[in-house]
Amino acid sequence: MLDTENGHAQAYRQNGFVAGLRVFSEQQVAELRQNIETLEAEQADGAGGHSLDQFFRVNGHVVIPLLADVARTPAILDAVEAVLGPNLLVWSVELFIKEPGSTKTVSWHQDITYWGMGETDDEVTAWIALSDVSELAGCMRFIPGSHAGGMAKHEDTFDNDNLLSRGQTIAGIDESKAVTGPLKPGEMSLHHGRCFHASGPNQSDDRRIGLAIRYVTPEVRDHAPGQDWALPVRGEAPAGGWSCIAGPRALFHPADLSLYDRILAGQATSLAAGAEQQVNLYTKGHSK
Ligand SMILES: O=C(O)CCC(=O)C(=O)O
Repeated sequence: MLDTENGHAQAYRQNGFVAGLRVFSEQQVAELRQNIETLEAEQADGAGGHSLDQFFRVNGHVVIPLLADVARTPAILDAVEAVLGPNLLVWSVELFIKEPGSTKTVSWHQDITYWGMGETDDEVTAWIALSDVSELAGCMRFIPGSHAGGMAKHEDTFDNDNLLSRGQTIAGIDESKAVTGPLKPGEMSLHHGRCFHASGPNQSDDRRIGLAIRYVTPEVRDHAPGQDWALPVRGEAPAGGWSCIAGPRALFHPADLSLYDRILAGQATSLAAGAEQQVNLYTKGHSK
């Protein structure tokens, strides 16, 4: 199980990422995958004018109880607390799925470029493998230490094979410095929002399923403009700054669907900032 000496936090601080942290047993992760795949089978049409694909990629924790519950898993929170401190909120939950033989990739990027949070260190992504995320299956690759610099220039490519919202890419990465982060089902990696990372196609014969949870602290909003929403999951809920949400009442509850629309409209200002084309991922009704 997790490294109780918090060696992972030290490695994270030094490299901007750490991989191979076990947070679910094989049986637990098989159940989780099954529950996700049941949703895909039974709720393919989505709800409230949004596709299931959109919920899976943007703020699924607002309307899907399963995703909010995963983000409250104690083993994940323990590992995140060692990095961010005792007061934790969930800003977003997303699924990154590459079908067997898929040519979909993720280009080199830094996460927080369009998140409207500035260059904060007070966020981390917990990325949990729900399948065997091997090198063959297109695991993530990271450039160690890249989080220590500032924000790099990203160019929008809008490449259809790119899973990122606008195919944003950092040019000129020295790939010889990249380190892979393969994960067995039930293992997790943590990465910093400024750490350069990417992933290749899925050349395996199973689906490659990753669940990314973006954790933040109350302090993130101290210097960020506008309004933003998050779900408190550990410690003290912030007294101000964040608009705190309670998590879904039930799958696709009408009140949560309205909240989802409000959050998406509010966040779209930063998430789609500066784009020369419509960023479909944040447009109501988007499907892959
Ligand atoms: O799933 C991937 O390959 C990339 C995920 C990613 O970029 C992220 O979680 O920040």
